[in-house]
Amino acid sequence: MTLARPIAGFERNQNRPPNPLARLVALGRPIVMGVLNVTPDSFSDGGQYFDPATALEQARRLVAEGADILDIGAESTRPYGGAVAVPIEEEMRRLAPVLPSAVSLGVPVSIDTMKAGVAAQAIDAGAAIVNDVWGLQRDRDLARVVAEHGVPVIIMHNREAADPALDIIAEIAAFFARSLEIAARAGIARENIVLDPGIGFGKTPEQSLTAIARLGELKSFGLPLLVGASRKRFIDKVSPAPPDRRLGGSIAAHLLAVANGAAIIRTHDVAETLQALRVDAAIRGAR
Ligand code: HH2
Repeated sequence: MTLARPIAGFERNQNRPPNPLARLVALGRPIVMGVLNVTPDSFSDGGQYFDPATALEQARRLVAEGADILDIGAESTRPYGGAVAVPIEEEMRRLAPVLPSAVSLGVPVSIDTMKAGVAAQAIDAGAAIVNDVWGLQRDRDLARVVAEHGVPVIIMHNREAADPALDIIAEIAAFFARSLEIAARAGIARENIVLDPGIGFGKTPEQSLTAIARLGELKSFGLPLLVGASRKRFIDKVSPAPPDRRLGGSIAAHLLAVANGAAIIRTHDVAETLQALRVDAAIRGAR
């Protein structure tokens, strides 16, 4: 479903580069995606960047700190429940004053949405990547929009409720297989797909730890892997701290994710994450 008329600022942007994700991943170093939540209720920074001027300031800061990609979301996915569903019009209203300017900052923008209508308009406004926390399995129109626009898509694992009895890697792999079939049927090119185990989504804290520990098993799909452990609750279970005090745990998780095969890291804290990744790579190189 798309809105009949694009709202101001969402006219078609012709300057979208071809598959920016593949170009970045080909650099052979971990790629850092900076998170910008234009929401009142995100789990770690809800309300902090709801004001458009503050959101743009944060977008500029993330890019200046070295973000390779900006991931902009206007609806909290609330990995731990309690998200307020946002109608498409409200999601667009939140994006309108931010997205067109963010697109001009010089790094590819990914749109974190589960709605085909939002994705279509965001792509027209210059968003270069679609990030779907339901892996093309929630809004069945999203695969078509991604295929028609020829943009890369991040397929994230998710489930309504955690089941501690599951072998979480087998569950994630089965979910990916379903998503990849939906993608293939819609005509999405395989080189346009990134897979993400969805840390914190429909998982117990132990299963989030397992997803990072056994990430390497998901390399069998032959697709780039993205991990977003930033500030998530499993960190609190290991070492209690509120979301804004989980940087150390986030970095530890992301370094291990990279060691286990992650090509892209999604983080709220770009400067600190990049520093950790660079030191990690330098130490490995100094052997
Ligand atoms: N996590 C969040 C949101 N989107 N997308 C991908 N691909 N992977 C993730 O791990 C992921 C994601 C949750 O974090 P955040 O955006 O900070 O919170 P909220 O959804 O509450 O806005």
